[in-house]
Order: sequence, then C-alpha cells, then structure tokens
Amino acid sequence: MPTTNRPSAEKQQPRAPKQERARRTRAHILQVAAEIFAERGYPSVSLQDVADGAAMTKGAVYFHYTNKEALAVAVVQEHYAHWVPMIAEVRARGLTPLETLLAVLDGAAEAFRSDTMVQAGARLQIERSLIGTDLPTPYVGWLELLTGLATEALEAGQLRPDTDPAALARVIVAAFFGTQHISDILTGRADLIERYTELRDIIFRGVTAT
Ligand code: LUB
Repeated sequence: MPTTNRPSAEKQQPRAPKQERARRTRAHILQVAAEIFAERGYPSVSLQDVADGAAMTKGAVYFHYTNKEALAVAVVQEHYAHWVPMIAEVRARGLTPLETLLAVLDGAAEAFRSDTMVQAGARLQIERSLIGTDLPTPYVGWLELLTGLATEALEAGQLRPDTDPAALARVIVAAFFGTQHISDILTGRADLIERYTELRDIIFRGVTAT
C-alpha cells in the first residue's frame, strides 16, 4: 500500500492567521509589481501583468490594490521605507559623524545597485508625471537627513569650517541621483558602486577638514 508523503494532520504547519496571510499576499504582489515596474516602467504595465507575475487572478490583486496607481504609490512608499532600518543600523555602529554620513551613503549606493524595490521606486518617481495620483515628494527626505549628518560632522570639526551643510546635502543628492540614474541607463547599474565611489571621494576631498 503506497504511503502518501503528505505529513499527517498533526505535523502540518498550522495555517497563519488571516491577517498574516493577507500581509504576505500584499507583500508578494508588491514585490512582483516592483520587479515589473523597474523593468518595464509604469505606462506599459497592467494589473493583469502583475496578476500573472504573482500567479494570482486580477480580482485577487484588486482585492489588495484597487488600481495600478495604488500599486505605484505603495512601491514608492516601500522605496522610502527601505532607508529607515538601514540608517538605524549605521547609526548603531557608534561611528563618528563623518563616518556615519559616508556609511549611510555607501548603504544607499548598495541598495540602488541591488534592491528591486529601491530601483522601482526611483523609476516611478522619474515617471511621476505619468502616474495619475500624488506620490511622496522626492529628494526632500535625503536633503534633510544629509543636512543633519553634515551639520553633525561640521560641529565635530570633521568638515572644513566654511562648509555649508545644506549646500553639501544638495550637491550630494543631486550627484547621487544623477550618478545612479546614468549608471542605470548605461550599464543597468552594473558600474554603480564605482561611479558612486568616485563621486563620493571627489566631493568629500573638497570638504573634509585637513
Ligand atoms: C534619491 C530618488 C532617487 C535621491 O530621495 C529620492 O527621492 C531619490 C527617487 O526619487 O535618488 C538621491 C539619494
């Protein structure tokens, strides 16, 4: 008599609570949407594409995200949410202010190189005028964070005394945004770490206290 290899009832994992299953489903849909948005861009993607990629019906996707705009907003929100734990982890290292600033930028570069949600959020923000709903205001979060970190480094004597922290933050954000975008277009971000490293070294060579 062949034995089924299905575990007996008492050995099966208990089903996750309904809310947890819904959370996992939303996360799965969002990850698939991010992969497709990052690869093809907002205009050419349909909810059916997302449903197919998630191996779900369109109706099941609609249950969690009412339309494509809602998916785009959620992906962009997840893009920004990525920075919170990364920054907290760097700050927990007990580095000097300048080391913290540089380590946060290094972490951002790695995320842009390798994280699909970060890459998708960046592409959607470039395509924001094509998305018929409000997206979070871009760049301002990084400008505020980097201004604060640069102020801490200046007050610690780690930057030239004539450094304007807000101006330094604006230069870093503009250079970083442009560098990751150019790397994406020209090499699919294959050379991002090299391009980021040279911009970081040139910028900080000019402002670091001697
Ligand atoms: C960053 C992008 C892509 C700014 O903060 C943002 O909104 C950003 C998406 O809009 O690069 C540079 C760190």
